[in-house]
Amino acid sequence: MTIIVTGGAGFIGSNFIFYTLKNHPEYRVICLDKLTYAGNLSTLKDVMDKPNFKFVKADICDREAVYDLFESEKPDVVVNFAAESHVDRSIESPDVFLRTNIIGTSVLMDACRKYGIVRFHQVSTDEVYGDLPIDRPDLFFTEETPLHTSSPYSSSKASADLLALAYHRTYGLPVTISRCSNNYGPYHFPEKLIPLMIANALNDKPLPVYGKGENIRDWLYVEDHCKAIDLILQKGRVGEVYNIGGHNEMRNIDIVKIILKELGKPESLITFVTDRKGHDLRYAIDPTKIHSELGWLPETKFADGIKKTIKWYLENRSWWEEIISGEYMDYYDKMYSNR
Ligand code: NAD
Ligand code: TDX
Repeated sequence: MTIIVTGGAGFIGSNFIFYTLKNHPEYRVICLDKLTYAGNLSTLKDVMDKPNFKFVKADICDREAVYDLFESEKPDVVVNFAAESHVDRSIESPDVFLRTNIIGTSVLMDACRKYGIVRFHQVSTDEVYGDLPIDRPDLFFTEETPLHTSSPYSSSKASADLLALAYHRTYGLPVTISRCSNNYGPYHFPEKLIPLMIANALNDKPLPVYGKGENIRDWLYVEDHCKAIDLILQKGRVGEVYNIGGHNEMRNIDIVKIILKELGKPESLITFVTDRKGHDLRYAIDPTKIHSELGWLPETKFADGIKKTIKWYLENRSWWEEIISGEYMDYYDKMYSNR
């Protein structure tokens, strides 16, 4: 079994590579990644020398490079994590989101059609459903919830989902799609809420909370997401969408307070800043389908997962300090200095 993991030098893709190499040592894993600002080769250093692992630097939009790789490696399965993934960046510059998230996905699926594969799995997001009201805790996203996107990021992900379903129906491509809630854990890029707040708290910098911090996200430990995708690859039905989430809804402000408490830092570091444009209020996944069809259940409770995550950031300072010392600082100043 040869599996191509695109975007494997990023947060979830790298965790998926570690999970797969550990749980399926008989697989050959090929990571295809462009190494954008979000991709980091040092993340993969522990697996680089494994005989059944290979890293290939390429852009998923580069048809020639993608076709060459398929021709030489003859993959059985492709799992597409490669994407521009940060909502705030998509609000500043949508173009690259449309290019990578939509065109890139179609190039990969064209390669799958041309060379033949057993499965193409598209890693999507709960953000394609838009948001839910904060005062209706009885409402959840199911796989039947209409797509109703808010940001250029989520619109690009929804477009890719529709294309994947179209390739299934039109060409019979064996596609599956998963739509997961917010992940957290090791190797999460420090532009995102949890790692950004950990890094700022450790550096005694202000913690920028958008609006009043009342927006709700449904947090899942990254390894539980990886396990769910693995199950979908083994037992999922082609042409189907599976929601992934563990009923762990939390307000942003409460997450930030937990991080400060865990690090022994004062709440006076919290700074309320101008809200995100079009800010989704609440995400909440109904995971009934993946639970009843595939038997998936999350294993890591938030109380344990956040402790593990904070410990990882404390023990791996060089990983994130290197990131926030480079071009990331220009981004940070642009996004937060006059907010
Ligand atoms: P990330 O930004 O940490 O990593 C993205 C990776 O894709 C990077 O390694 C980057 O170099 C690579 N990449 C970007 N453009 C590329 C291109 N054109 N060609 C090849 N490689 C390219 O993202 P993440 O948080 O790990 O998210 C991975 C996937 O999971 C994305 O598709 C995202 O939409 C989805 N997702 C993320 C979350 C979350 O909470 N982070 C939740 C649900 C779904
Ligand atoms: O500085 C911040 N302050 C703040 O209050 C940042 C970066 C975020 N926030 C808020 C915005 C959101 O309500 O925290 C919440 C989480 O923000 P992000 O970490 O940017 O994640 P989100 O916008 O929810 O999107 C994430 O989950 C779904 C991923 O980045 C997406 O790739 C995934 O599809």
